[in-house]
Amino acid sequence: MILTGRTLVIGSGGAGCNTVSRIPDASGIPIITINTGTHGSTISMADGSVDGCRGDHDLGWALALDYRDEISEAVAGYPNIIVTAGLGGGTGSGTIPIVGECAKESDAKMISVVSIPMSFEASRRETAIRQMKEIIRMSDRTILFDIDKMPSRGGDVLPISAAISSADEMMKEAIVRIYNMLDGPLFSTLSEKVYTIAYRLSDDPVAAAGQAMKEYLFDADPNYGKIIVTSDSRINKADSEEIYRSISDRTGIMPEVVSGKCEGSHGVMLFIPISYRSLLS
Ligand SMILES: Nc1nc2c(ncn2[C@@H]2O[C@H](COP(=O)(O)OP(=O)(O)OP(=O)(O)O)[C@@H](O)[C@H]2O)c(=O)[nH]1
Ligand SMILES: [Mg+2]
Repeated sequence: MILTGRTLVIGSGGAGCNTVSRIPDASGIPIITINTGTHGSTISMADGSVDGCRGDHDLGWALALDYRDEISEAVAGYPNIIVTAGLGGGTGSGTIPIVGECAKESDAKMISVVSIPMSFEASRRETAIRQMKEIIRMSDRTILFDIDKMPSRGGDVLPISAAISSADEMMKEAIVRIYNMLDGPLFSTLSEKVYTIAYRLSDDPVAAAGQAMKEYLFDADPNYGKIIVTSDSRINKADSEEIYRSISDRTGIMPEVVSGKCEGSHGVMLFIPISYRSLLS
């Protein structure tokens, strides 16, 4: 299979594969999947002999090392790699460091979009936080999504399955937006190293940005850099100024508003720069 484009999206492990499966074929985004066992992935590590790494990060890493040639061949020729996984497991978090090495060898930039497990998965969450540090270090940009901080809807705590599918949806949205922004000056727009995301869909972009802001998942701090507001549809000048004003009044942070091109309802995603140390407290 020959994939064309400047950016390759890689979904690794169960969570990563589920996230990328939400990207429509019609988007034309080149996608490959990596998993352990027989899952119909582009790269099936240890095909047929084991089913998953059962949370063993070292095993995921060792398998990815065995499949390094396949991974290296898949990333070759792409100047940008977006890799997504749920941290805390074996396959997804184990493969990212090898994807990172392969990306570096081909002078590609790597953007990692990863989730941190919920606190009921206590030992996985601890593992994930350790893995996260390595991933931040080796990635050009990291988008962290803490499933534990998934906002509740209407005051109710979200059921676990709903929190996970919302996490998939948000990570998919982040990937598509980053993919589209890579056509422009992504690295100077997302100028910080680590971001989290908040997302709202509404006919009114000002309302969507306001709601997403209220639900932002980590503390925003002016010291960490500016908040980027992206919309998949066009935002007019008056709305853009209103969004700018409401976010800067609320947070003291001057946002940058990146308008989409098409008409229609507004899915507004905020990229909020964070100190990942806030996760440790
Ligand atoms: N976004 C998302 N996260 C998930 C999903 N399933 C599990 N998770 C989260 O992702 C973490 C890693 O789980 P998996 O993706 O299943 O792990 P894996 O990378 O396949 O690793 P192994 O199964 O151990 O080989 C879990 O601890 C959950 O927090 C999913 O379908 N979507
Ligand atoms: Mg798995």
